[in-house]
Amino acid sequence: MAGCSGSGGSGGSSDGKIVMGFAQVGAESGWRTANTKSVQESAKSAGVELKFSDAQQKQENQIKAIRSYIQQKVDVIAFSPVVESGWDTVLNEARNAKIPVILTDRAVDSQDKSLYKTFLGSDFVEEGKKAGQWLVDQYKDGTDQVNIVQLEGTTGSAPANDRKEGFEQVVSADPRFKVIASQTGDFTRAKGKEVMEAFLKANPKIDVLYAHNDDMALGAIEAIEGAGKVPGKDIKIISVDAVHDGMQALADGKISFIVECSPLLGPQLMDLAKKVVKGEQVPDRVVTEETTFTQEQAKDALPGRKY
Ligand code: GZL
Repeated sequence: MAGCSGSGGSGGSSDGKIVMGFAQVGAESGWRTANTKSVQESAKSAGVELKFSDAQQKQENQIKAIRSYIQQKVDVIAFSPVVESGWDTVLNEARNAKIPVILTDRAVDSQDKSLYKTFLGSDFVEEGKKAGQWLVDQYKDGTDQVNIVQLEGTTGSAPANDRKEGFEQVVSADPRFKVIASQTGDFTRAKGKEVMEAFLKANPKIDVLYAHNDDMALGAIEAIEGAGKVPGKDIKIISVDAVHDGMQALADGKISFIVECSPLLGPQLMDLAKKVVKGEQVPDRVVTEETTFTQEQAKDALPGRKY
C-alpha cells in the first residue's frame, strides 16, 4: 500500500497490498516449519504480499534480510530474533526509515521498547514453570534425589534463557531436584542426540531429561534407546512445543509430559501488521494461548492436530 499513513514504507506493492518483510530464524525444527507455514498461509489469506527469508539460525543473515527489507521500503517488518541481543543498530535503521517492526515468537533484550511496535509470542518463563511443576507433582511423595539433565535451546535465545529460568525457579525450591548436566542442543534432533549420548556416558544415574523442544527430545530418545534404556520409564522426559512427532512419542509413552508452544502465529501477525501500517494502536505484548499434554491427552488430541 504505497504511501499509507503510519509507515514510511512507500515501496508498497503496486496493487495496494501491504508488503511485509519477514526474517525467519531458519528451519531447525518441526515447530519452525509449522510457524513458517502459518505465516505464509496467513499472508496469502490476508492479502499481504510477503517477502520471506530463512537465516539458517545465523543472526548476521537476519540482520542482512532486515536491511534488504529497509532498502526495498516494505510497509512493515516482522521477525523472530534468533538470539536476544545485538538488534539495536538495525532496529534503529528501520525506525529511521519509518518502517514499523513487529517481533514474533522470540524477544530482544533492547531497553528501548520504541524500536518495535509489539511482541507476539509465548511466555517462555511460564512454559518452563509448567514443566517444573509437573515434575514436582510427579515426585511429591518421593524422598530420593532426582538427577535431571537439561537440553537447552539455542544459546542466547529467549526460549532457551526463559525456559531454563522458569524450570529451575520451580525445581530449585526442593533440594531433592538436582540439575546434574545442562547443555545446548540448538533445538535440533541431531544435536539433541549427540549431547544426550554424552550425558549418558558421563552420568550413570539420570532420572529425568528436560528438553527445551520436541526435536531435541526425539534425538535424545534415540540416544537413550541406543544405550539400552527405556525412554519414559528409565528416564522420564519433559519437552516443549507439542509438534506432531513429539505428541506421537508422548502418546507412545516415550515422552512423559509436553508443554505446548503454539507456532500458529500467522493470523494474529497479519491482523497486527494491518493495524500497525494504518498507524492504529496495538498492545505492546500479545501472549499466545497454549496448554500442556499428558500421555492420555496426547492420544485424544493427536487426530485433530494441525501440525
Ligand atoms: C519457541 C521457538 C522455538 C521452539 C523450537 O517459540 O522459538 O524455536 O520451541 C524452535 O522448536 O526451534
